[in-house]
Amino acid sequence: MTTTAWGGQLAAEALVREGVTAMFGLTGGHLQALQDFSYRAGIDVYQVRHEQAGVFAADAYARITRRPGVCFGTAGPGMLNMATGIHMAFMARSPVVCLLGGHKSMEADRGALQEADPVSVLGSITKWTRRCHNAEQASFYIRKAFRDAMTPPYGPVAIEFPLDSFNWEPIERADQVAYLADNWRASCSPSVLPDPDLMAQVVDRLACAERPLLIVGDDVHWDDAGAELRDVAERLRIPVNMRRMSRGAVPEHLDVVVPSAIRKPLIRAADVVVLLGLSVGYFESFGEWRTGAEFIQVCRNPGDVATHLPTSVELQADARSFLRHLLNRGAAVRAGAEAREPWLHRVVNDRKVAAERRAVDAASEDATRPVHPGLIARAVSAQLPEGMPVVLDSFTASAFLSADIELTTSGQMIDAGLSAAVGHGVGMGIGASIATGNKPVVVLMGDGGMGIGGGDIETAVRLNLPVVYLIYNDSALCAGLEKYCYGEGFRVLGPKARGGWNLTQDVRYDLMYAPLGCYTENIDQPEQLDSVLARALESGKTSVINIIGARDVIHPLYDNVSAKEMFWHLPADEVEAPVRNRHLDGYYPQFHGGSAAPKGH
Ligand SMILES: Cc1ncc(C[n+]2csc(CCOP(=O)(O)OP(=O)(O)O)c2C)c(N)n1
Ligand SMILES: [Mg+2]
Repeated sequence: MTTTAWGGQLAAEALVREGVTAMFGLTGGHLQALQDFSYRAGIDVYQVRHEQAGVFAADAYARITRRPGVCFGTAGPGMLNMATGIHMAFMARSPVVCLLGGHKSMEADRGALQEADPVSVLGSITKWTRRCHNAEQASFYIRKAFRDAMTPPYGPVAIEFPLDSFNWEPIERADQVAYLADNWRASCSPSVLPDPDLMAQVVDRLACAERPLLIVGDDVHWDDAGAELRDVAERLRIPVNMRRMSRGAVPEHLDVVVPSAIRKPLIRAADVVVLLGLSVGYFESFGEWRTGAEFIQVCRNPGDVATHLPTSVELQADARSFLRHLLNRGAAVRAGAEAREPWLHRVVNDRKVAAERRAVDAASEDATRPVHPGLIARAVSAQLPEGMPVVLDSFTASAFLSADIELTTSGQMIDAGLSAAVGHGVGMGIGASIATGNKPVVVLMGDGGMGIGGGDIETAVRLNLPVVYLIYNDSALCAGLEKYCYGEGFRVLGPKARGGWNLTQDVRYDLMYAPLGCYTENIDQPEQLDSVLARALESGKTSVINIIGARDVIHPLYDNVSAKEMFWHLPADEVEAPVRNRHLDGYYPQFHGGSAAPKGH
């Protein structure tokens, strides 16, 4: 090895030392050195068609491998195209390392090419963003990025490398600062063992709980604590509700699992609720559960403690250590199991009632033409090979699939999380497939998401990835809203509505992608869904299955309070019946304490 090296070379070598074998992005001159040396260092550099797909791929890769995913983009427009993906990783707390090209330092503020300031653009959606001016700092920043991305709460970090100053000329390797190459490696996210006294208090509380409920979040996935969680649930007889990435840590068909459909009444009825590794937010109704239960909160990151909940024990621990300690001291908790049997029976019964309710809806979905998203959800749930990753994109159809699917491993279901963007599915499917060794992945897309991210199906084809893209094609950005609120042709919006946010009717995405070499089908009848996954998987190819969807289905979100602000500005006598009835029922104002104006305004 020569004593000198280019900045891009040192950065690529540092990536290799961090164990990086794959990175996703779109080329550009400002990032040429780092990109070229990454190829030469033996990293699989995957070129995508839109930088956001590179970030989505790195995010999915991180969620599956539990290691930072790496993405890259050039200066200015490249970095800006990455922003939506970076935001998703930030909201989902996914450890993603973003490598950015940068305009020349010497040209700053003089009309430089592709000049932009990632530090301010990405400042609020990364843990940190830095400009690395000197080759001497390359290895230091790369190592710091990997450590900090994996320091709880996990999340994306970004480093910009200015074209000139960073890669001006080779430097002496010995001149690198704050960096030791190989002789010391600290582990990211080391175990955090629970305090024994606090642990004893947890055991005491659980031992006498008659209606305990364990609600677990992402830490269970990141800490790979599925086996321990299942042991706790089954051996200590404590029902468990799994949120977000932890879903599937305990196989969801088991009786001890509390699915979302029955979660709220059980929280209300519980006497002790243990929150483990959960960040409480929008998806948890901000913890406003109206329960008399006492809470125990356990998390790796003390900042995740929900301070507004009545909490008897607050404990810092990683998920796996906590569960192991609970099992080791579980004799007392197990001793109380008999008193908890009626509670467990209730869980089983509530699951049964929810399934019966679902069967009633299913019957009407079966009768719907073209294809109802609930039917797609049931078909995918029934046909998905065990443990295969599934990515959710279509806004409307994903709600049905998320509710219906029974997962068997944590991290198996990958979605937009709190970012709630659409268009991520194509890139995430690519990252998920590569993370599993080019294995098959199923992605549920909407036609809207295809418009945003569909260009990267070419990437999946070019990389020969057996990703199955199922497109719920309702010819609209949420077709159901037309009938639910606006009326035929979006009448309420007046003559300029021009079809509102309907798209070209029944676009044949299958025909669009067939010339690339995809396996394709066009489905407009429910029975054509039979064995569709088997056929697509059998092809071994990137598949595009165009499913002509029913156009009057609304996302279940509109049935709950979250819809309260969306339509109440429209006059009650002009909107369609579902929304009109809500106006007339006083549905909207009642969520603002009976007044027409939101509180605090
Ligand atoms: C990037 C982004 N832009 C806009 C939105 C707002 N939005 C929410 S749902 C939706 C419609 C998406 O259409 P499609 O992907 O076809 O989903 P579906 O019609 O199946 O609900 C839009 C535009 C969003 N979530 N993300
Ligand atoms: Mg759509």
